[in-house]
Amino acid sequence: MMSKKIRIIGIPMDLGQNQRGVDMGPSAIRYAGLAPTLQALGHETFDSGDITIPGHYSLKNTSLEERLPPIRQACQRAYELGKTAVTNGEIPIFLGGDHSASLGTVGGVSHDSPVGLIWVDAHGDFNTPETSASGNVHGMPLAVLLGKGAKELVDVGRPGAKMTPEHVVVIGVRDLDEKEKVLLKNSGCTVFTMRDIDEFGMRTILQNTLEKFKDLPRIHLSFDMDVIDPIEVPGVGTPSHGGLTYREAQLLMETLADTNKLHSVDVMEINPILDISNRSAQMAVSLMASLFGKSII
Ligand code: Z70
Ligand code: MN
Ligand code: MN
Ligand code: MN
Repeated sequence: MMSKKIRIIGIPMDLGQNQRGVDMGPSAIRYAGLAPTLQALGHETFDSGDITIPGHYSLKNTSLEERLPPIRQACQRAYELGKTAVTNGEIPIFLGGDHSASLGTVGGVSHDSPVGLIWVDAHGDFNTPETSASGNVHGMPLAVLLGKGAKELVDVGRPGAKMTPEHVVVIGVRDLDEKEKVLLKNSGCTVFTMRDIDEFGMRTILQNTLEKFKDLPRIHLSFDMDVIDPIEVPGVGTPSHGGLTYREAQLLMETLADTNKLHSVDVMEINPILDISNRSAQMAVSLMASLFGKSII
């Protein structure tokens, strides 16, 4: 495996939802040994520290309207750091924080070239302010990337949609709101639900995904840790039963590592307050090891 320059960027975003603690995700993943693990695989790591989230301690449980400007500002910063990293030939690992930040990260890493986006999540994150029952922006970032929703979020980084639906594959979804289901179904994105994974297996789903992206030179993985079953990953804000096993998630990482197309990655939604002895963050580090070339033998 070729040595890579890996840029670690913490995004302690917690304004996209109402529970406390997801802002501690970046620290938890660092303390679980992310950088030394990647270095032991022969990579160079650079840590940019954490993005500042404006209003982080004061804006909880306020209206969507009040939270949009600070979320926009943090996503704009994530966009710029992602853009800089890929321009410098680095592979950014964005550490969340809630998933709303990915509306910035994905835009930034695709600033000069289309990317294949693999969105791995128990949820669709396809709500708009009109369809959302919760008003939580972490339930909206994929729709935003496709140009739907609040204009101030859609226009982060550069105006308009950052992704076309042919370049988006969603894997692991099992928990959709009723109106969100209609939007996602009609979006043109390829969606592999948990039922699909049970029927066809992770291997086949990944083969289909890679076939779909065969003409794209780069892949961005946006990995919401809540896709894994809460029995194995308890430290997430919105646990959803019937999720991926640790083994299925590892196979996903190993398969992506083999393509050598992985260009950037988000590791999102770890909430240490809800975790057991940092187990979920350790799981995240173990998955990143596989994504960056660790093999069993
Ligand atoms: C629900 C909503 C969500 C992540 C939960 C949940 C969304 N559909 N996203 N956890 N990452 O509030 O819109
Ligand atoms: Mn998500
Ligand atoms: Mn989720
Ligand atoms: Mn294309």
